Amino acid sequence: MIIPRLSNLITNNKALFLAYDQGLEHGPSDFNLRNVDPKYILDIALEGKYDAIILEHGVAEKYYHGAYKEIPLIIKLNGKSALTHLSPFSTQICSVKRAVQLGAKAVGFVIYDGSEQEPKMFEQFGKIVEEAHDLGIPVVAWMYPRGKSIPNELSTEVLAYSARIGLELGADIIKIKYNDDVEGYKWVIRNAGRAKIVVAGGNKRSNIDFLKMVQDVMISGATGIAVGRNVWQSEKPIALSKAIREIIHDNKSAKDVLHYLE
Ligand code: FBP
Repeated sequence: MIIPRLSNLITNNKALFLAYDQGLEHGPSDFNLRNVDPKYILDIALEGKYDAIILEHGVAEKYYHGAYKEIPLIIKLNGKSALTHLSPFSTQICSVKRAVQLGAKAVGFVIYDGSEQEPKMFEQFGKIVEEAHDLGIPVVAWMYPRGKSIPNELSTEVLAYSARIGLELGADIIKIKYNDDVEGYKWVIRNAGRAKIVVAGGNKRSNIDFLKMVQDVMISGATGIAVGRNVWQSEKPIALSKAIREIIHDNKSAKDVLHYLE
């Protein structure tokens, strides 16, 4: 095993990732005429100086070329559509080898812990961690508690348990949702141990609310965020990206960076 190379993605324990797998996970309802085009998102990632972009392999294969290769790529190896109403399960659709051939600096995988199908996702994830770590490739786990046995996906205890599962299963970076509980979230992050926490953006909030959220997750001790809709559904994605970047990388407050959006 080679120590996973996190330095491609994380600087001084800080990270800002742009997520664009929603076309698979949610479908076109998230898009408009601009952000339906993967090129528009890659341009935001480049100009907004994101530390990585998260894509599924299909989009990576057709769009991650030329200057875009400067942006470190994370390929998410599993996925599901919003068309089924089965118990939460996301199956592997791309191999570690294929992701690396496409230029990935890390691979990602969603686990719906608590779901009836949890054992299958644990099994697939275990193999991915082994293959990726043999190549020195870090693994990002989306730890999304979900299913009949999870009445509240956002309770601090459930999130803390999910973060811990990510650590126990070998994730290097854990992507997890935020529950607007700054104090409770410190416990979530403690449970991740040496795995890094990046927080998912969630549904679109106002720019100021989102900047406050970024500020709060950093106060809680997160490494950063892996945002999607809040940025690429914004009318000012580049200005918002600059503002977010300064909160994460330069320890600025939400108030300090609001001028970008005025
Ligand atoms: P957003 O910032 O747009 O919420 O993206 C984060 C993310 O984890 C995406 O990677 C993924 O497509 C989406 O959320 C899935 O969210 P959910 O399963 O809750 O619909």
